[in-house]
Amino acid sequence: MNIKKWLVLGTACLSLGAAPVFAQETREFSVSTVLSDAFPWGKAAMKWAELVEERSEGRITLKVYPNAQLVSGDQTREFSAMRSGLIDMAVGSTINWSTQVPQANLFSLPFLMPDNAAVDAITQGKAGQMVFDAIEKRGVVPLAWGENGFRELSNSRGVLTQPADLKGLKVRVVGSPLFLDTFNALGANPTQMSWTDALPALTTGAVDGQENPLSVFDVARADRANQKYLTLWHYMNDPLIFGASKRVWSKLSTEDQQLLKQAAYDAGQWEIAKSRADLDATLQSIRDRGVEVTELTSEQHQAFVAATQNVYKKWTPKIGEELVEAAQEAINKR
Ligand code: X2X
Repeated sequence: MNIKKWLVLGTACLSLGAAPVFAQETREFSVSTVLSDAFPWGKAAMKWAELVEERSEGRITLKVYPNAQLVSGDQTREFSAMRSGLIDMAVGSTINWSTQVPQANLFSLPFLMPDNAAVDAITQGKAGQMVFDAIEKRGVVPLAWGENGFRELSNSRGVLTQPADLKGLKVRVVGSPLFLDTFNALGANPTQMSWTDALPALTTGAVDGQENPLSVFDVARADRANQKYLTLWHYMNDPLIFGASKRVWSKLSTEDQQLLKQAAYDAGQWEIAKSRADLDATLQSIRDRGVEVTELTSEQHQAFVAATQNVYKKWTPKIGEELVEAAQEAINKR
């Protein structure tokens, strides 16, 4: 963090015996992201920085550090690094933060959210507020939502249309325990690793498959890492959260807090709309590169839901019955 205080005015006032009046500070804050601005995720952070720069007339700078570099690539440590003040701010994934915030696992419950309207019903309502409250209690001030998107399953072995097709499939998953339960329930062989290690592992064949939103598959060129088969099963959605370390936040003026929060909201809305609008074109470009894309029939979809039902049951008490109920209610009413 680089703080430059403009003391001249204050010193002048002191020497005159008047109360010190400080001009506003010029400050730079670090912002962590896991993906760079080649991806919608990184674009969200850059948009935030751009809006803050513009609206503060250059007084506040958000410096974006992509590829989880502030935590040496270990993306599940991002939240604790922010809480302790090593990182000032982040645009982070609920998956990566869920190791520290159990409530954030809500979004990883298999097949909870069938569509975008369901995601919005959660984030914009009581359930979303409950997740924000849980985050705030743990030392990070949540500012706004963004979106990584619905996560789809790819692999090098063949077309996957039913749980039996996943038997023994080595799947790279993020380092969050719920994912091990989901893929074990499906008979696969999940391996936890960071995103930094995922592409090399897919390329060498150390793992057969992975799950990520279409935009990530596309930009990372997962097809070049042997991912020739892609199943659109929409099993979960991964919202992003703009957040700030409470230690940093509490020292800001109310005006600066408001400016940062509004800019986060505007950048989030911009990014959510853009990633959703780009989805069809993204899928087309994936198909054009020869990836075999499979959509599930409703019976096939149902078989995956049934096979992961126990994960849902096991994790509901860990996430909180009340929160899961609030989410389900919001989805039913959408
Ligand atoms: O690691 C992943 O799969 C990624 C990039 O999607 C997340 O950070 C959750």
